Amino acid sequence: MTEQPERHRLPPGQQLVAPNKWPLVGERRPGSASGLWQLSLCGRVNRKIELDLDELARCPTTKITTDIHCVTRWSKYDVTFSGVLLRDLIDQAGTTDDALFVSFVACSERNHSSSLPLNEALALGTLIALEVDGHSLDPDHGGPVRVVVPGKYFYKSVKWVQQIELLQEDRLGFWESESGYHNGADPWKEQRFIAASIDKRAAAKMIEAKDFSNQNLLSLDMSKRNLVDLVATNAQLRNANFSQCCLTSADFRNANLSNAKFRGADLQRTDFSGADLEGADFVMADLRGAKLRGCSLFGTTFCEVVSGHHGCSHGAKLDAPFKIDKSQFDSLTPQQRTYVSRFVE
Ligand SMILES: Nc1nc2c(c(=O)[nH]1)N[C@H]1C(S)=C(S)[C@@H](COP(=O)(O)O)O[C@H]1N2
Ligand SMILES: [Mo]
Repeated sequence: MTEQPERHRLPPGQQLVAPNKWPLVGERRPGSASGLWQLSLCGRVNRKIELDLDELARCPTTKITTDIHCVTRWSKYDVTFSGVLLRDLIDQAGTTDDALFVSFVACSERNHSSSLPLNEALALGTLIALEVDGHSLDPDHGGPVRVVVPGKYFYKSVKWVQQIELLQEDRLGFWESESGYHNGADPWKEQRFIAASIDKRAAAKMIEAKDFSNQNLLSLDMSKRNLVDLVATNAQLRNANFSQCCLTSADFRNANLSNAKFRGADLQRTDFSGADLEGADFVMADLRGAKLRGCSLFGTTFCEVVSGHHGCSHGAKLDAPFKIDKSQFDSLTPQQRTYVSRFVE
């Protein structure tokens, strides 16, 4: 039986991970909590609430089944979380009239946070989750307590949430303020990143020097440029557009290229060793002789998946042996893995 293409279920630009896979993204472990876990609901509330884990677990629980969509282009269907609805917690505390936003703050090294308009968070059925698929959340996936905001890119779902603060004005979260992630985070509108961080003249200077190393440049648009021998080691180039660029022998070692577009680019002998290539797009690129060892490859695209069929098209040009570690295959989606593995050994 052929599967029905789920056109109305998978948001644009996303691919499904293998059913048994759940990639880890962002911080990997909680900060060292001093003493017992406490969740506090504070800010523009009538009554501040502090709950330990037992008290939280004794609140009325709700079970939701939702689809996860990560901004780095992988999705996972039907994950069942259970926990306490944000709405139920807020009903216990009561809000003041000027409570318009909610900020979730993690117990983590960088006090990670994310925020939403309060009415939106409530309307989406935001859950303070304790369990996934019937067991407690693993610490790397946000246990003991994480937020789950159905219908938003997963970066709104803060792991190890410790504080829920209601605010009069919005306070941008970590990814939204540090990395240019879009505050809207609507996967159906592809609200992934905000616009470029530098102007055209500054960009022109860097292009002339062919040196982007150590720079932090969000959403840089370099399409169709000749950037042979570019040096971009350790550069932060999230969401950059290098479509149809000539980048032969460029050096992107340890660069952050998550969601970068390399469609149709000439990447012969380009060195991506140790780079973050999550969500990067290599459709129709020429990757012969390129090095991809030690790269992170969740949601990376090497060929277009033809919907409703099992084939793919417009695959990147690869040669054997493709310089990539076997262990990295695990993070690719099944179709991408099938395509790439033909070129390994
Ligand atoms: N505390 C904390 N929460 C976080 C992040 C993070 O770095 N720190 N990353 C976010 C991002 S970008 C995603 S996609 C999801 C990933 O959750 P997972 O690792 O359980 O898949 O967590 C979100 N919540
Ligand atoms: Mo993410």
